[in-house]
Amino acid sequence: MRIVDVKVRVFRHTTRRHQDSAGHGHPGEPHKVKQGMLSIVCDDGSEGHCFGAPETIRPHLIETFVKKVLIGQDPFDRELLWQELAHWQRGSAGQLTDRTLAVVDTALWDLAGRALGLPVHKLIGAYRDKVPAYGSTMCGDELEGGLATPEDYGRFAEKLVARGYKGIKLHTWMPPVSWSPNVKMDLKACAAVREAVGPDVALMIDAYHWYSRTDALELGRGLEKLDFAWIEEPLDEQSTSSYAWLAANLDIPVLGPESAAGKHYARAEWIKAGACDILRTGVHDVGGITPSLKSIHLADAYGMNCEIHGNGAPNLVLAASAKNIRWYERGLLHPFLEYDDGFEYLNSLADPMDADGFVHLSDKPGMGEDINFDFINDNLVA
Ligand code: LLH
Ligand code: MG
Repeated sequence: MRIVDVKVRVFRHTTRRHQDSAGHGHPGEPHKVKQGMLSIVCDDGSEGHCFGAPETIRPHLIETFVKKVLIGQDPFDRELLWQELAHWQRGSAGQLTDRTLAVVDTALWDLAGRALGLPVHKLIGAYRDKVPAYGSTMCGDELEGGLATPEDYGRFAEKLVARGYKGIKLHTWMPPVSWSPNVKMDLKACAAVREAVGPDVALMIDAYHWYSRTDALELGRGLEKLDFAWIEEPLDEQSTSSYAWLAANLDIPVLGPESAAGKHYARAEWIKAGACDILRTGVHDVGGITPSLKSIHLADAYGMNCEIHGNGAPNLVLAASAKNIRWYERGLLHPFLEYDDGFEYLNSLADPMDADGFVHLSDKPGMGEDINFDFINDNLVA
């Protein structure tokens, strides 16, 4: 089997999610946004697909780098193809990013699963078929009745527990919220949520990502009193030393890195530096399923858990793939949005959750997404 084409479709769909001036998602009126889908096509008609932001799979990148590496190759040589793309990154002068690698690598896994008639978590070698989800809130806002006050977080947490979630992660207030960031308000929101849900629900925080060391320490010490399960990205992740300092000074587990560059190589350095207690990876953060698996197994070798960043089928597949992963991140959630409504371009939810808070893996071949090709083809951007 040989790869004969790499195609990109860009289409419009309707969403109620809007991005603020710093890139954080919030609810709003329905509007149209663009989405991309990359498809890898083989000479026997096999195809694999992955969704991605249109800019990460724009024609220049596909023609200049991706096709040069993929066309004529065996799609089952994922490691070779990933290494070739990763080496092209240097010569691309920064144009070819880990985001593009992630979409290509995930489409190759999807293709392999579809060609073999296997869900990708079974192809990897699954550890589980259902994963407990934590409800991951949107960042705080200034919307009345939204996520504007600690009490709003408390009320929303009660609803999430009633829906079945056994864990909740707060994204608290970040600029452009007028008065943020503010450690004391973060702690008030966390206290309100603990008060609302009681001692048995796992709670985590992902606060402002650029606190100073002393602010992050104050936040962490407050969270220890509230029995939080981890503190995530309170500092700029480019400073591994700052995370090592924080982890040495706190009892609460420090989780990371999520957004730091460097794929699994950077994660090895974080472990060596003692900069985290729980490792982090995500399909779109490190360049795909292939380097995420390396990160997860690296953590396993050091007796550490590795939690997966972000929702969607590829991250769910990862969450089912190893013992040292505790959760699937389901969200981002907000009182004004119904997450279970899903997306127009999928015929069914990629991450259906039962009343006990477990998200079930699909038994469909490939990544498990039930793609609505008719919707995509009817809504193509010229
Ligand atoms: O800052 C944000 O908007 C969130 O932190 C977002 O990036 C979210 O995806 C995340 O970090 N989840 O863990
Ligand atoms: Mg995060």
